Amino acid sequence: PTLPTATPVAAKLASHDGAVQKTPQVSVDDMHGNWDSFAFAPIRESQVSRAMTRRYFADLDAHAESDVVIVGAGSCGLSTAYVLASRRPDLRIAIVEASVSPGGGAWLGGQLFSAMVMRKPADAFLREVGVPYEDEGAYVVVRHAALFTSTLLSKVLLMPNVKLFNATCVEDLITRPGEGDEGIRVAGVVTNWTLVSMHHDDQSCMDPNTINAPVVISTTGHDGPMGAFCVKRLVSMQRIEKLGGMRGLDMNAAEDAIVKNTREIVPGLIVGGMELSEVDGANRMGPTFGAMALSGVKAAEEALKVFEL
Ligand code: AHZ
Repeated sequence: PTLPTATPVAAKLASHDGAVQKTPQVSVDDMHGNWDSFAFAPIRESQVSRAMTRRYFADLDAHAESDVVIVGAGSCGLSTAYVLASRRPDLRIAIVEASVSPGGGAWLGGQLFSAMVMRKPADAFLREVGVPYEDEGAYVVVRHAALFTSTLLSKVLLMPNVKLFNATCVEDLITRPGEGDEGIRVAGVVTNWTLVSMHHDDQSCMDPNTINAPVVISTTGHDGPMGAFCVKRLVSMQRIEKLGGMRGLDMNAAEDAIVKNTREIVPGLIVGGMELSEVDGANRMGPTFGAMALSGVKAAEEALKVFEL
């Protein structure tokens, strides 16, 4: 298709823009020994701009009405997305991640060590996603946490019903009056570029954007500059009185509690992963990740109930 150009001069400059160039497909091995004649297929810079922006704005347009918004793409958020999107390819799922790099705290196993430990039965999730591990009896070890995160992330990103908006943060919740004594119902999220959100104090008002969705799943991790975002907002809007505050480390108590208590906290808002420890005053588990994966499985199951009604 011929791309629209601004003026006749621009049209002339863009003369090779129009046609879809048919280039022969080569293999990497075909390049061997042919570097003197090497050249990339020609491109005009505007083609690159349009290739990116056209898709991004189409995604923004489509996902302005989503079925599910997942806030945070750490180990819990990505596990949630994997289960939800694979079980229900008909659902439109937006993941909003504040950081440029999705994955949260799951690129290392603990401190600066590579291996990632998951207690059984979280090995079931690794088998489903296709992450190899060493079986140590009661627990399994993935040889590098980045192998878990990159494999899970790539599977999620390949799903056509999921869009990851990274470098974008949720800076508020959309609410509606609930039914009966529900109080409020969460009906979507308010978003902004993270870099903009970080500068509300030193710039004039920079209004946000919105995504409507009947189900929001918040997995923003434990308290920190960005963490536990949605539950902290529930306190400031007086929807819950106060946070329990994450307690000290107890792997056994923490992992069971996080999975079991993954639930809808207020109508329309499911909370999973370490954000939940802030609500319930649950222990932290430190460097073991089974509860993050299985809290994701449970969060997805809670969301699916809404769409099965
Ligand atoms: O960038 C955050 C991270 O990637 C993102 N996030 C936080 N606030 C956000 C906001 N909008 C959008 N307002 C936001 N994104 O949420 C992600 C949270 O990932 P995480 O790895 O921190 O949380 P998790 O609950 O998936 O995993 C927790 C991992 C931990 S912490 C811990 C301990 O200290 O005991 N143990 C484990 C296993």
